[in-house]
Amino acid sequence: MERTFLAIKPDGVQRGLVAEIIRRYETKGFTLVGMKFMKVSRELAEQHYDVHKERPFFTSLVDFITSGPVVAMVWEGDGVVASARKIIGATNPLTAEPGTIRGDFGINIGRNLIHGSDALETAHREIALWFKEEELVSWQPHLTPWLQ
Ligand code: FUP
Repeated sequence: MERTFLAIKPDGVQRGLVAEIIRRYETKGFTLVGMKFMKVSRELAEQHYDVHKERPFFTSLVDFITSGPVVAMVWEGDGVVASARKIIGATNPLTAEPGTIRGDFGINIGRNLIHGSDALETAHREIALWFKEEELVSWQPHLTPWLQ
């Protein structure tokens, strides 16, 4: 089953949007398989944003993601990588469509609330970078007896 990595960034946590953001993925029908509230080390931040290391905004990106706690998550479901990105919206919140997380709650590209893996390969890399295998829970909500 397809999985993706999502992280509510320090601005999303600071603004009290954790429940609102999680709600969107729960009600869409995706399954949460891993979640932790954590401060990000500089080393993890630099590895996570390695693809941007030559960009002028790299240092401020790392400063920002390490500035406060984040909520790191793994979600599962058919087509979850692309669908989670649609729910997030465009990188720049000013051009993100209303109805998306960034379109509804953001105005600043450097404070765009949430990260989501941009492709299946990236999702594999990011899940392995942020989570140990034993921190992920494989379960199928519709087949779990205590919900029936
Ligand atoms: P996204 O995949 O939409 O999160 O965006 P990117 O991977 O292209 O960029 C990663 C982060 O870099 C963004 F969340 C915000 C930051 N960024 C800037 O601060 N300035 C830019 O011009 C582009 C990205």
